[in-house]
Amino acid sequence: MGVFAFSQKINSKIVVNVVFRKQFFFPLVLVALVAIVSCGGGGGGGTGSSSVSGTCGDNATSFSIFCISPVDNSAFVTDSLLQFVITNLESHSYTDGKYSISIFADNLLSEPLEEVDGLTEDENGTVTWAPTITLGSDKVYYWRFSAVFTTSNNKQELETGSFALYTLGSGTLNPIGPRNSGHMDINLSGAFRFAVANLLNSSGPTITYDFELYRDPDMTDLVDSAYDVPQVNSGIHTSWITSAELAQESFYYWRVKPTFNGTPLEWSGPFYFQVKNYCELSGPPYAYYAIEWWRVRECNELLFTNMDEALGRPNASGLTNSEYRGFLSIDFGGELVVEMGSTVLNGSGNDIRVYEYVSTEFIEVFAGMSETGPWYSLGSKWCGEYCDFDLGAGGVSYAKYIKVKDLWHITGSCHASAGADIDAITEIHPFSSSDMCG
Ligand SMILES: [Ca+2]
Ligand SMILES: [Ca+2]
Repeated sequence: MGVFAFSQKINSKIVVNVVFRKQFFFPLVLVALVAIVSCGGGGGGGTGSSSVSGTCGDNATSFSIFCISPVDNSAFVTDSLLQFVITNLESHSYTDGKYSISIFADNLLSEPLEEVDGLTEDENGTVTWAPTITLGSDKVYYWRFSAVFTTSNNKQELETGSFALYTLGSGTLNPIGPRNSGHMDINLSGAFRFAVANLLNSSGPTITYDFELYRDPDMTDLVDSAYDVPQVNSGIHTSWITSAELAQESFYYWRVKPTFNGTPLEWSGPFYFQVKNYCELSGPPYAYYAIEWWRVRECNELLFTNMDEALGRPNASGLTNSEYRGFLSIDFGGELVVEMGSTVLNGSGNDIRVYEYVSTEFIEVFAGMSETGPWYSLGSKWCGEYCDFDLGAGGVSYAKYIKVKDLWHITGSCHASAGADIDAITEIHPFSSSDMCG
């Protein structure tokens, strides 16, 4: 992360409290500090606060103060080295500042997770500190610093407001649809949809995505692209639809690059897929790939959180929390999306069977031709051991993706098996090679 200038956008968040003697005005007192309440002549000190304005680096001026890294509202990849760097552009020529840096888990700034005192500037006026704590990913932390500058007859103290630091598990994006090595349905022609898991599920920072679609793995033959696609914060992925025509049976390659609060991260990918006619895709008659599991709330009591337990043939077992095996509890209001091994065709009567365990739960089931919809509701049911759904109820002739949504109130108690407990999702009519979409 680079050196940072206090830009105007960020200035308003930073408050510096200064205690000083009147004669200390030059050169440390800052032109941009306004509304300072100073002490009386020769008095023992005073306080004041204001926004700091200024810049640093090549544009440093007489009222520049500090450059910081990481900058406010930036992202940090948690498996890389975290280091705080503060550069004082003014005082190092004549004073010996003592700095403290604190990290907090919330913006109340009450109890620091870690802090350090007594840091001093090097010959360039730079203070560097690497904390020892490990920051969790997909969170936001806050940090600030304070400093005391002392000369023979002057003392100045300052303390900044907090700077937000977002943590990412990695900057690498997970392709939701088409999944890497997956397929795209030729029947979606004119509306091929690409989706990646959100880099960070927070509406705080501004996150956008660049998409590029190529015909070749070397990514020289561009088919279509979209830039600065805003993150969709109402779910856990962000998608883009191309109107480009894709050729049946052909392979394609795509990549995505996120930009976090104006800072571009690395490209992820390339991911590849093959265009297929989903009406002709056969495979095992059950869910065989878990696409995504979306939850309304954080329910930390959930014990059965392995999405893959909803795949394959039904196998759930056990009678108590310690014995339970073989299912996923999706929590109240939660949604699970799976890819079926075989395309499910609309036969006579019901076509999809959802196996549910533990207790009877209220669910709605949807059919889709892509991992991210559009979704066609097949209706809602109280589901005990299993419950069946008809593709015809959704007006669709086939489906490759199934979404199960828990319909119980999201205020339901958070517990070990909250929400529908999905053991398996199977097709009722076996796919035969002579079958085609109606
Ligand atoms: Ca049917
Ligand atoms: Ca299972």
